[in-house]
Amino acid sequence: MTRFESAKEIYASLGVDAEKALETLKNTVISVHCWQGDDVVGFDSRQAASGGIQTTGNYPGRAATPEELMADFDEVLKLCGGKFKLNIHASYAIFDGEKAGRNELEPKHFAKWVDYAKKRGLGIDFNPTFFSHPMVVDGLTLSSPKKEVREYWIEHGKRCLKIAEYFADELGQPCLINYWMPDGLKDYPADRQGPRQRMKESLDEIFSIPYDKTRVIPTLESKVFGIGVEAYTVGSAEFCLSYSLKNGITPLVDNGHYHPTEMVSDKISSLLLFSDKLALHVTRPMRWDSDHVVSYDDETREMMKECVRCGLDKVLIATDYFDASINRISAWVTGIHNVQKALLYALLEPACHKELQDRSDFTSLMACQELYKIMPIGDIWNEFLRREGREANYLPEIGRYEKEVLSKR
Ligand code: RNT
Ligand code: ZN
Repeated sequence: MTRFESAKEIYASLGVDAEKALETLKNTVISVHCWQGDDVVGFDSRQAASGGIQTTGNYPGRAATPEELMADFDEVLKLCGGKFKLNIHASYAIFDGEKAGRNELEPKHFAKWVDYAKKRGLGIDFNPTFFSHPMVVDGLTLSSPKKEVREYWIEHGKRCLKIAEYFADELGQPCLINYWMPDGLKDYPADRQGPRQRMKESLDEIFSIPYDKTRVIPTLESKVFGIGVEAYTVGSAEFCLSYSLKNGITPLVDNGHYHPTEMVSDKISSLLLFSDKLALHVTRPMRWDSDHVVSYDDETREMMKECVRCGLDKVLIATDYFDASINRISAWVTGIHNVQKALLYALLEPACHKELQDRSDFTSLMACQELYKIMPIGDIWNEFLRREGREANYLPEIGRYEKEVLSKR
């Protein structure tokens, strides 16, 4: 008997179907962010990320061109099993010759990404980029008191909706488009509602243009604070959630965007009682929104449990982290594997846990939950990778790629 067969029997004795879990894991789409490969720099302004976010570290091998980033993404796909989408930002537009401003972007500036995705059978998710740009004036975009600044970004937001539609058309898969604006103030505001009022009106204007609502899924991401804008964030949790629910937009929760003792795992069930869908940015906040590589930790597992319990068809799972202090490909792959491992862990949860809760048998519930933590999930995970033709230990391949490709950049 193989280790997998033995583990499968152990799970079966608790009423858990490991084969079914593997099948669900294989078919659950994870939207993988492109920005781990180049420290969120992009190809238009090529500045280090600003707007309250920061990548730290200077490990060699950062992807500096579209070709390098695409090659690195291929390397990630080679080391990960399952189904993926590619998640890119507007700042990753690829210009052939003449550059276009963010308020001039067109589908043609993303044609190379479409070619890339088509060849690999991937869908694309998209993000307008409201940061790392000179038109972010005094830290504000859609909420700026300056009309020309708001207009610039409103146009960007509208153009991105059209580009999202183009991705959906070309690739035959819906395109999630996430709006996150860094707008905020460093110190105590004299007016909190004014910027929020302007942000609301700007968003209304963006979403007033016609777009195919069955194939383009706009989401709105809130935040608690960013670096340099500690006192006030325009797109706070209340602002973004209220706006989303009132306007038929999907809320997006990033688990780095809340106070440290607030848990996203506890938010999923509430949000899904009031919104048909929920989008997630899975990250690992270390004391702040540090965007560490996702770990196979308690909160990631708890979030995935809630996704499974509430229905995987209702959640859109994406990764969002960036670490430049270690090999970037390894960072990427480790984070993706950990999201999937946590998902597998959730899929292997015995149904009796819920029954014990409903019977108020909290003694047995606690004992069973602790036993479940040390069940042989590793053998099921290794079987998943084996069936997908992937290595459980990806380090030798990471080492080869570093030596042959990254170190030569
Ligand atoms: C920033 C948000 C946002 C970005 C990406 C690059 O705090 O999490 O999602 O990380 O859009
Ligand atoms: Zn995010």
